Amino acid sequence: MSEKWIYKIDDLKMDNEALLVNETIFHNANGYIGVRSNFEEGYPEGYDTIRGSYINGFYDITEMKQAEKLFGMAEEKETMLNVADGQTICVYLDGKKFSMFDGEVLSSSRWLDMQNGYTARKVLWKAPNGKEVDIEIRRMASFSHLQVFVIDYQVTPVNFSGEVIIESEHQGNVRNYCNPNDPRVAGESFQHLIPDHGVVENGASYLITNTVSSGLQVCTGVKNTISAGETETGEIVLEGHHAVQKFIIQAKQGEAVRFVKYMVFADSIRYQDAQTSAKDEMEAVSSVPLEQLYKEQREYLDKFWESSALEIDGDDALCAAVRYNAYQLIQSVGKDPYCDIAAKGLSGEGYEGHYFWDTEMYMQPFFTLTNPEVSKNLVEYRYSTLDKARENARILGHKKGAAYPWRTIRGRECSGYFPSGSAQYHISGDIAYSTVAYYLATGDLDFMAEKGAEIIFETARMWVDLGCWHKGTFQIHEVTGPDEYTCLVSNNYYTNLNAQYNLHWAVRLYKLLKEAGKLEPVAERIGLQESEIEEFEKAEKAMYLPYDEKLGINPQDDSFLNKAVWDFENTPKEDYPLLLHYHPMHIYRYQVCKQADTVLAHFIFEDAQDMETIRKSFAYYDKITTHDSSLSTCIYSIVASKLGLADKAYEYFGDSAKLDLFNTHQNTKDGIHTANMGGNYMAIVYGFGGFRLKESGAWFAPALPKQWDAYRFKLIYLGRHIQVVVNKEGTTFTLESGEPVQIHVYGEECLLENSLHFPLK
Ligand code: IFM
Repeated sequence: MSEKWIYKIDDLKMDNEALLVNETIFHNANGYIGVRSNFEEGYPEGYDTIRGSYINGFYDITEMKQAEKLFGMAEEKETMLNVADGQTICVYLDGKKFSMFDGEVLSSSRWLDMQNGYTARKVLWKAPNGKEVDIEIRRMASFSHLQVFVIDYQVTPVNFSGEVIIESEHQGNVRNYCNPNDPRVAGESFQHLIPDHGVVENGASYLITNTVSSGLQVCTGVKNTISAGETETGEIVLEGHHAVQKFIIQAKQGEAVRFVKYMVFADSIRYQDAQTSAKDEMEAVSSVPLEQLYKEQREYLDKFWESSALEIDGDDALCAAVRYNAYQLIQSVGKDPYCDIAAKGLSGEGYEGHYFWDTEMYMQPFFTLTNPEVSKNLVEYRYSTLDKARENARILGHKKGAAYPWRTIRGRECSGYFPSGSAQYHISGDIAYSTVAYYLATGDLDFMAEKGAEIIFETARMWVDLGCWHKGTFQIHEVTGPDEYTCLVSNNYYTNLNAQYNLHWAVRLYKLLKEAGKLEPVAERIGLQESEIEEFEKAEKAMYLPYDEKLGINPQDDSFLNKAVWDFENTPKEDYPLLLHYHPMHIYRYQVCKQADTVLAHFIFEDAQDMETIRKSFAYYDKITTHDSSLSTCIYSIVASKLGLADKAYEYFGDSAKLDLFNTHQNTKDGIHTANMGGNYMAIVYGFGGFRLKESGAWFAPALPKQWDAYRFKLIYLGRHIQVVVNKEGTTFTLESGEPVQIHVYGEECLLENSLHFPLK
């Protein structure tokens, strides 16, 4: 790690594990496309590599084998596709191919520049015949031209003048990665894309492929350009679904040969004619100087960092890690309503490109507070799949409402294992929760009338249908909460609160929209009756929330505390994560949590309990949580902050900040952990900053970790741009733009006009 905008590694390790992890860490994405950071020249035989380029939301449908055909079980799933490989560029000196595994690597480094938006690799290489070249490769997924990926490849002869050959390939015959032994990636390899045809036009190759089952098409285009004195440019040779072009250059000692490879992607979900779109985009980008694309990239990121600045003084390495996490969020988030944020972003094939609750509860808060338009788009995406959620609810046996699928791309349920999949009903409440959060942060009632409220009414209907009345309380049975080591239970505390909040907001929005004269269209569209609102209110008020008098804590569910506690003392270190070493049913029989569940409820729905209960609950669950899920430590950090457990909060925060950069979960090769990255942002803003967004307004209770000199963040609240600086003297809130606004600081309501200062508490 070096300066604050750069994440850099020197003296690259060539062991297979490090290579795979770096393919992920240095991937390039822009929310539409993602390209793993594979070596252009490839790897020697026997090396495992995940060579992939992906389009957010572009999928095929594949069979999900269910050994026992129980009614309603998903028998098909959507899977994100590796669409084509345009990364290959090979450099030859006297017939000898440049390779990091051959000749001598005199120096090497890789870095990500988060201000300028590109990754780079620099190598000083000595060929076996003694010729030396300096190679610097920059790669960028453009934020201003979402369809475009560029490789800017420069070769400089160091100690000779003479022939350098460059060969560039465009490969359409690609497959997805698979690992039959890991439930977190696809189990089998399957050819999802069938070559349709290829064309060469205006110095570019275009490969058009069709998916096997989803009826979609993708066109990728590649155009190579070179700036060097004397060059013999070969024709593009297109054979089958593979194109290659060769350049013979008479290079001069000390003079860089600059080879620029443009790759464009167009899919038939977004573009009526994928081929025409790819060609148009190729013409548009390759006809302007590359410097223009770099400039636009910088402008985009300047704006992004301006609104989402997150800085820490006193720990540069941690500051860079936190910035890295925020950068991955903007790389991963979909920028149109056809997609969302996959659990691995666009960096790898883990979880097959599926979208989970990770978006709403871990990543969307970052966008809601710093980039509300992006947050709105995420709600739009869920709205676009609302019909599918209605269908899913019927499959699950609900007469009314919508139940969002646990994991999906276009809206169908893609979870094959329902106990820790479809049974996680809380995802519907999570989507309602983040829709409300968007409203609370923006006050955008029009959008709620148009789309948001429909999500909230339909999910509320589902809760009423799912729950049942027992001795005057409203209860929810046979669901799984966030903790995937405890499945199919009654009255999961988090789920019940989350349903209650959903019901509360259905009632609230009904009234708000009615008062504003905006209710009719949505009520008519879904046939919403006043009597249903009464039902929502009744269920909300009577929601059963488990509480254990003896321990003074909220049990995770009705039976949780009756189980034996997992034998942590005799569980060897190598048995973690437990899910890879123990049968699920064995795990389910014990008190052991994979991730924050009740503790998450104490953060999200903190007003449901007093501090004493939260303190006891935290202490209890802290001892029995393995954090085998990457969605856990960030939440423990936030609740530890709330409880004033500064050291614990900092320790958990550190674990979350470094998760991918240090590969602490051992599976970063399959992609980044985007939810953890969003959670890491929350651990600062909601944890140390004590921020909460509630119906009653914006609340802050900042603390300064003793390891830091200061930290700063910005947020947009009801259209106001607010900067928060916390240092040893206290906290300063500055209204950077917009009308004065009420905020709450340490429980006190105050008007932020210009700036406000509070000593630390
Ligand atoms: O959504 C999560 C879940 O909470 C834990 N298992 C992994 C999923 C995807 O990140």
